Amino acid sequence: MPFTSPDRSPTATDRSAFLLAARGEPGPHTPVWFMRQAGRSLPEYRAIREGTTMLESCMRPDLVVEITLQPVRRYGVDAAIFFSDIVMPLKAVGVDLEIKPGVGPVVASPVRSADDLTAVRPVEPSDVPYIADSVKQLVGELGTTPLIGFAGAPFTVASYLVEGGPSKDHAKTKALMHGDPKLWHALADRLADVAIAYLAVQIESGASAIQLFDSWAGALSPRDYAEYVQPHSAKVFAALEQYGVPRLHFGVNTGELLGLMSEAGADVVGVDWRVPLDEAVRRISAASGTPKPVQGNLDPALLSAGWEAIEPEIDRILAEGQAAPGHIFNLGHGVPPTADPEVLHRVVRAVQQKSAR
Ligand code: 1CP
Repeated sequence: MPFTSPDRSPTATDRSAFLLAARGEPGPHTPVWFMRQAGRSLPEYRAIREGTTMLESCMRPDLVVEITLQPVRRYGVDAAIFFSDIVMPLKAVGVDLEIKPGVGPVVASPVRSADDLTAVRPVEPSDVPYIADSVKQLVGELGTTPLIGFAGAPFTVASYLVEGGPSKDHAKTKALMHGDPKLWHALADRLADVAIAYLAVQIESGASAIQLFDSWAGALSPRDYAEYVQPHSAKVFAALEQYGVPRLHFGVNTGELLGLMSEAGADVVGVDWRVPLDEAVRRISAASGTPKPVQGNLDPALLSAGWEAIEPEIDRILAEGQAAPGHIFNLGHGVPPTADPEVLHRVVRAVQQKSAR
């Protein structure tokens, strides 16, 4: 239900540091959470995942709830992110895929022709009862800590479907895009519908915000992004506007795309470590005519560089984040599996203390 809805007064969760910053309103401190905060860097995650595949873990509410809560308990982060994966909605509609340990999503029959599209249809709530169950339980357990729901954006999910697995250059995806634009747009349009339906289930079950991950969009030129990707991501954001929850958008290496990704309809634009936040705000303002809240952008590699290297970076990022109407501190990409949980905890405390108002 929208925050601005006349029939509902703001809750304590609405007044949390995360949701205030996401709406560009002043709050008690700069909120902080980490992409991939749940996962292999946590010993309690490795222990609970022992003997259970990634796919199965994502379909068991007991595990989803516990794994989502682990980093919240350990670090006191300002938001939880739903434990799942961007390929889970595809799995839910019957696409034959696996999540291979140490590799990532692997698709048995990559999309090559229009016939292959029939497998890709929007999720119905009845396909994913475990998502609604997990979100509802989590919202109950999280108290005033907001839960971020998420989905993969059409381009990034298409990349796994077309390549058949992780890819560095996304060459087959680009070949399809340019070689058969009709098939590309049909695929991306279906994936937009998949993301809309999957995010709607999470929001209707109580998620306070959503993040659309277009992790690999930075592989594209601005021209290709504008023609082949932006309309499909824009469809996702437009469809979710009715819910009134903040919509975050993120990709790696998207310095040249920040304006276009903002224009797609994001309320908060995620920034990796390559562009300083104040410069990111300028690029977003230039494209959208107005500055927007930003999220980021500590280089994950620095987590192993020692506190003397990390602390000045935190100071710099907090200072540059002042250029935005709201700043959510995060890494520039996900937590590496080798990250030391003690260091992450120290980053959380430092961000919250240094920015306390
Ligand atoms: O066995 C394991 O532990 C598998 C590792 C793993 C985990 C922990 C995968 C496989 N996915 C996840 C969970 C996950 N995936 C989360 C929730 C955890 C959290 O953030 O705390 C989220 C938000 C994702 C989203 C995701 N999956 C993205 C977008 C975010 C990003 O990191 O850019 C992408 C690109 C994926 C695909 C994927 N799934 C898994 C891996 C290793 C990958 C990347 C593969 C590649 O390099 O292409």
